[in-house]
Amino acid sequence: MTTEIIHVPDLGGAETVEVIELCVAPGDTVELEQSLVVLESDKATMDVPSPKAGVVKALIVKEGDTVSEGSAIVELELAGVELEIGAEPVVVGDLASQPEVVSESVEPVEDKRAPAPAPAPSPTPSLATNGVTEQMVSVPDIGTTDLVEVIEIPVSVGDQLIEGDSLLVVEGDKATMDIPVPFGGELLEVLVKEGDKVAMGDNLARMMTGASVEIPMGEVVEPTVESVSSASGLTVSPDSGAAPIAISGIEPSAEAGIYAGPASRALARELGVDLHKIAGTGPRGRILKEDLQGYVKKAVAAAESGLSAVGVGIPAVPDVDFGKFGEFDIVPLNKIQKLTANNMQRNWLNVPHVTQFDEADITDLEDFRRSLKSEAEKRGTRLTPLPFLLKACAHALCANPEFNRSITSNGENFVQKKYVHIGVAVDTPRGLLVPVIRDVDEKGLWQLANEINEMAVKARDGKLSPAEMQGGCFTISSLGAIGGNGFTPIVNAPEVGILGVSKSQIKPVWNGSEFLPRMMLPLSVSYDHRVVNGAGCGRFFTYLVQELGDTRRLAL
Ligand code: CAO
Repeated sequence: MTTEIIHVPDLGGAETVEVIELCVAPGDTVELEQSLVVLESDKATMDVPSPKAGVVKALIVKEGDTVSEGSAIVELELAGVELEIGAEPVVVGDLASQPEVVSESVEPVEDKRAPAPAPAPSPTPSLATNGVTEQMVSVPDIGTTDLVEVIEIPVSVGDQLIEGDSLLVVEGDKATMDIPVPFGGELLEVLVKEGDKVAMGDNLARMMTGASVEIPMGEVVEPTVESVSSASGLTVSPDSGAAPIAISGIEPSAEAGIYAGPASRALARELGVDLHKIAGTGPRGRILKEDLQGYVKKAVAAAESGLSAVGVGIPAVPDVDFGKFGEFDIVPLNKIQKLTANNMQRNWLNVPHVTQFDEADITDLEDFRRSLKSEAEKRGTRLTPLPFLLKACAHALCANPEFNRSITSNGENFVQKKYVHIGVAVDTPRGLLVPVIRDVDEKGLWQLANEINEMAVKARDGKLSPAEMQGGCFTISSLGAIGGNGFTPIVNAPEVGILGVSKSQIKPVWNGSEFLPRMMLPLSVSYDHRVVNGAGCGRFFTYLVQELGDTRRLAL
């Protein structure tokens, strides 16, 4: 039984049309000239009559699809026609000159309605023994006599190819063209290499064909015509011969802006990958098969690690060959660095962040802190601004409970916490750790100072238990001892707020009648805008700044 793909005929100037009616269904017997589908452009509707009688095997389009000349629409089973393959030279027609319905068949039948103007000797038989034929594959009529460049050879010698498999991709001035093999068989030799310029009729490869094609799994596949998907309207397979040519425009309508050859497009369809998400690494940003493979590998790795690097519609950052630019070493991430990278990316992608900035006047706080220095030494502890910040944050969280919430993953509920545990980011040689100080609202400055020091030592010695890093309601990230005058910390979800502390410095501050030197502490608060509004953060922040500006309030 022979199958034949029926294509959209010459549309008389219309580039794309919509399928508005399907006149047949799979299993229907159709007569010659019986309507298969009805197409509509912005100016007219037209029936597509069947060029052959037969039984509808499959509908390749559905109502509402946009198609263009050459798009496959129906797969037809022709009763009473026996399969013959690859014995004769095949003449490939020029799509541009096809006046009628275009169809493709495994049979080298002559399409009487499609005068084949272009002499494209593909394939040319050269050797035949025991039903096995060695044949040459050459460049078919590609609609231009200009030289085109071979830009991709996705096959290797020894490959078992099935009719329609991409042999190579060529690129002209305006389009990339996939040159598929016109029959199944073993690839004996590729006669060109990437970068070569070829023209219609040039030999490309030698293949060994037989009555059937053995594919690696040991399964024998009869080389019947494969439906050439044209769902995107990009891939057209002209002519009744066995050498379909897939032509892909550089800026096709359905996937505007994507620069990829038909082979990559076919692979993308097979893998269900949206080409918009791929960063092409080929010439002029062309998407190669390797780009798709890399993308899928990353997606699988990300899924396995729980990291949604490519699951959120964000194009992956392409790998770079750094060796091109100079010497480099590969330094594997340790466990903490990997965990931090995953958490940061997860939080950055999941939480809609907003950051507000303010300054606290800590002149009095610093005077008070310094006055306690010798007492701190006697107690065997250090009193930095951090315990004051912890205490002030605890007060601000109690006064502004919306900052002490989490949002449930289904977005249905807030979790309002009645405890005040605050994490402190600690920089260690092995990476960033965030121990959590419990019940900060219930503790005094000395106790907080002790606990921070203990936690920081434990963090740097790698002795923190997982439990000591869990349960935080809010986080403080202090770079004050290092420097900087502001940064935008990343919310440590499921917490909804984080305070960034920068380096304090004396600044002239206008008090209404004069400038006074004041010790100003630059602060930033990042928050999850699903849970906290800008006004809410403004209130929280103002409260916090007031607390820090008047240490007496911290005792309240
Ligand atoms: N402005 C000016 N000076 C500051 C300051 C600020 N905002 N904060 C602290 N200092 C001073 C301290 O007072 C101390 O000086 P004195 O001994 O004279 O008082 C000195 O800087 C060193 O402080 P410290 O860093 O040892 O202690 P700390 O309590 O301020 O911080 C800790 C402790 C664990 C938070 C800190 O060591 C740390 O690891 N910070 C890095 C956090 C981080 O990496 N955050 C980024 C996370 S996102 O990548």
